[in-house]
Amino acid sequence: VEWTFAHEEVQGSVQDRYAQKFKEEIEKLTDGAVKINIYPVGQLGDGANQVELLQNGAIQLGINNPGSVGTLVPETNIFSLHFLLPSDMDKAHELVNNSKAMDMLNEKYLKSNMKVLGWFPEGYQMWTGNKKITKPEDFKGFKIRTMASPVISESYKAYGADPTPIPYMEVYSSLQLNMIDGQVNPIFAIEEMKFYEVQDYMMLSNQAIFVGTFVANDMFWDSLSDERRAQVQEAADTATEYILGAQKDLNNTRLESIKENSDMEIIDLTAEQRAAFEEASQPVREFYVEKYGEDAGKILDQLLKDVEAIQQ
Ligand code: 6CS
Repeated sequence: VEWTFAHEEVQGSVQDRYAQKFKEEIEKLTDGAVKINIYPVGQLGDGANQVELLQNGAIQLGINNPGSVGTLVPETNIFSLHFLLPSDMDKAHELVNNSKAMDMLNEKYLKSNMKVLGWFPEGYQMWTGNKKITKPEDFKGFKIRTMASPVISESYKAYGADPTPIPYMEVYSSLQLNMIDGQVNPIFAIEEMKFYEVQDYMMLSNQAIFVGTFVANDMFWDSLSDERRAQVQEAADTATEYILGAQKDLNNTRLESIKENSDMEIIDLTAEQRAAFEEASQPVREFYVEKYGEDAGKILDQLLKDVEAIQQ
């Protein structure tokens, strides 16, 4: 059998490497009885189109992220809150796999026809801009491109910015034409999308971690034999474990490559500067709970508890 696996990024990205690893593993575990066809962003539309195809079963497997699923699974907007996950990447990786909050969240995905097979941090989110951003006031009137999720918008409004949703593949040209002042993404993406060519500054802001979600269509999942399901989960677990080191390497080497190949200035925010953003971001947690209700509140409480436990 052949299964279609779509993701939201270009070839060589973190999601692509995850998909390639999964393909390698599942084809090995099933002795070639299963073949995986991988479609990077653009070939089956963008992130939002791809999620629709997955929900209605037109494709079997996909990687999406809370930014593109936030209007369908409101509770997943939790990952768009700033200064929430531990700043230690290994701990963040462990949390998104093992926190009890994730069991609750995975149930919400299932209600939207997505069986979650794995969660993985892809890297720290960084701001790039045509001006320096070192304090919330610098965001005043700043048009920042974000994914189209309510909590992401609210987070940038809390800093005084003007968040503007634009599809991923149109960000480069929008920056080039000065239709927006900046954008936010992990370093590996800023490199492969060449945003450094059309931005003057990159702030190592670390306000959030970009999280990817590997999902299967639920009906497809239910149709598999127990043996096949175990193999799929095993291959997913292998890919999830592999991607932690792979994404760290990719983000590191691409930071070096940006330093070598561009004159974009890189600004590391100080602890004080970061603290001012952290403070300004706090009311968005209330927004999240008020907007999405009781279960969202429970998921947030549980995650905060587990964050605290893992920090000790
Ligand atoms: O900013 C975006 O829209 C995209 N960024 C990444 C790193 N992955 C997929 C997402 O659609």
